[in-house]
Amino acid sequence: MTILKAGKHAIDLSTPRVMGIVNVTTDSFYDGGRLDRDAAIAHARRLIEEGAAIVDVGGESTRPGAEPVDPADELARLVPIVAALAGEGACVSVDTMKPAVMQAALAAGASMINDVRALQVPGAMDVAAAGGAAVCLMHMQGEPRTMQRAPAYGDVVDEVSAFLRRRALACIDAGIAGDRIVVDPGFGFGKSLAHNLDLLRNLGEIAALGFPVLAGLSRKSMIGAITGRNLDDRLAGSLAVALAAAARGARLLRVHDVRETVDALAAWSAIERWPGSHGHEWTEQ
Ligand code: 7PJ
Repeated sequence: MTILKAGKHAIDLSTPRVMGIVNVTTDSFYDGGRLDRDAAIAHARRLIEEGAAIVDVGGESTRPGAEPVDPADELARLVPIVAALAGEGACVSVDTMKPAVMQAALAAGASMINDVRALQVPGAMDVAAAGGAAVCLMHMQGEPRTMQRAPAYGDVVDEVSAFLRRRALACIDAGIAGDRIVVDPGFGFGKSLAHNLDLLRNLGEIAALGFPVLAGLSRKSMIGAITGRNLDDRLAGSLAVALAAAARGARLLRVHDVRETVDALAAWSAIERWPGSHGHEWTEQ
């Protein structure tokens, strides 16, 4: 049994679970423009109802070419939303690389820090270690503004895996318990289509590190490259890669389309090994 500890939550990852994306940004690549506090809270509530085990709230877009957001603005955007959702008992993750934002979010009740820089910004590791939160360590090559210009690796799987192992060990050294650590190869973050596919094909090697693997593939440009579809038309492709990732050991899928992904995982899980993916029994018809 794989249990992820996140603040006061214990999330059963024996079957793959879903992390729902809540963007509170002007310029996220898919569903940005939801700066309104009440709309963001309502959206998060809906994702939880649809079966998200965690909601991941982000106030700064990290899509290729995105401009940075001032920490004070990011904090002001996120804190009331985190406080409202955590107050209702939700497991809230905050998608940020900034220690000041992490600290404020943890104080407001966040249970997880999702950091695309894997806690490498000075101060981030200490803030995360003090809060009792879970951490998601993601691999990125380069900087969001320029990372897709010319991504290059010797062996992408070995390099990403070695990086995640190093960062997970650094967390353990800093006092973060192993059962609070999640690793993520960072699809699309300084990776060509071939790199993304190589990582997905060999996700088992990342899972072999011994930490739950999170895969963020939802509606990303690799789905567009494969299917030729625009953002609004990438649901089917996203479900296919989510299942492929689950089949190779991913335990958390970070997605926009929670209801559809939960159903797809439930159907796949039933065949694979498990009676349903989020706790309800199924009966013979
Ligand atoms: C990811 C993320 C991802 C983790 C974003 C998007 C772009 N965090 N934040 N993994 N992607 N851990 O929403 O597709 O893949 S921002």
